[in-house]
Amino acid sequence: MMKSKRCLPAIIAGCLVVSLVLIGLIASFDGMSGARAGDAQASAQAAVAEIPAGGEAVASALGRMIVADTGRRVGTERLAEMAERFQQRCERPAIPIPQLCFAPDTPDEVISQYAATAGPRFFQIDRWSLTASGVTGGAGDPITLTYSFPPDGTTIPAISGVSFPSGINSFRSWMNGLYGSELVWRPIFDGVFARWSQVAGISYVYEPSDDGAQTNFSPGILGVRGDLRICGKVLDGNSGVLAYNNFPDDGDMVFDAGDSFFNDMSNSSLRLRNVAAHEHGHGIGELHVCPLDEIKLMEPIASVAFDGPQHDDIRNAHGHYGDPFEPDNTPGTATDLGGLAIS
Ligand SMILES: [Ca+2]
Ligand SMILES: [Ca+2]
Ligand SMILES: [Ca+2]
Ligand SMILES: [Ca+2]
Ligand SMILES: [Zn+2]
Repeated sequence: MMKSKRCLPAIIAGCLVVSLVLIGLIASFDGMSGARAGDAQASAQAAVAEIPAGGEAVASALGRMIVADTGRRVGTERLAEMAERFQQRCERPAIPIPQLCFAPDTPDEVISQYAATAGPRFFQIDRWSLTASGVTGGAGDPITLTYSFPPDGTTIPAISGVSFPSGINSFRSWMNGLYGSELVWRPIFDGVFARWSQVAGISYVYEPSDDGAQTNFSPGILGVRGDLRICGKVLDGNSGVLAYNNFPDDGDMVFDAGDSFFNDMSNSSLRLRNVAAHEHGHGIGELHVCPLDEIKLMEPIASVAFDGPQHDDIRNAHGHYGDPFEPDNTPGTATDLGGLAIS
């Protein structure tokens, strides 16, 4: 029997640029039916005529990738948008391009065309610019983020790019049901943030207050609510989506409180910890990376082959927020690591 694999979508409200970045997230590989795949493939081919020259192969690959990831149809208009985006990215490297996990039958030349533009490295969206603690400086500067857990009953609004409707937070009762008490589950999240702080220039502060203002659109305020608000509601139940997380400057995390994936608490709740760590990766501006070889936290499929942020994920965070010893941009502020021995 095929082991179920699940995907971790990154999501943000609002603009076209971002919504294009978001394409290609979601769902379980083993949930795809042949009939749906066929439908979407036909749709992908129909789109080719509307796609800018040079973008056809990439758009077609994108279409097949989305089918593989989600089993959903891809509209011709959407594919044309994606191809146009790719073309713009070729001309202006600063523009983010869609995240890709290529289907296994994608021709090498298509992958090469994409890789030549994207480069063999992590992908980013904008870093935090304003937090509850103030403005955040520029690339490589350290930041402080606060996190809180909204009360159950808090409204989790629908946001652009997310297929789930508005709902009510039930994270606390869900976690209490699994772990017995907040005294047990909250330290799990403390640990996830502590690990991120050990590997990058980000400090995390638990914010005990949360006023229950709706998530995603209510900025962090010291003493009122965190920058990062962790909540949950039933999304699509077992399989499929496990959680989603908005990018900076929101960073709020929404779990699928109806997914039994998290009932497996082995290895000190590695499933919950890695999903939370991955989602928070989006919350600091990290995008998905491929291939799916279970060595990077920001791969779009949940994995328990490792624990927390890995090399690529850490380099990504350094690009935005520097290393754990910030500020250290000059010889005078460098950190003395002591004697180094070669053995
Ligand atoms: Ca720095
Ligand atoms: Ca689910
Ligand atoms: Ca927030
Ligand atoms: Ca540094
Ligand atoms: Zn993700």
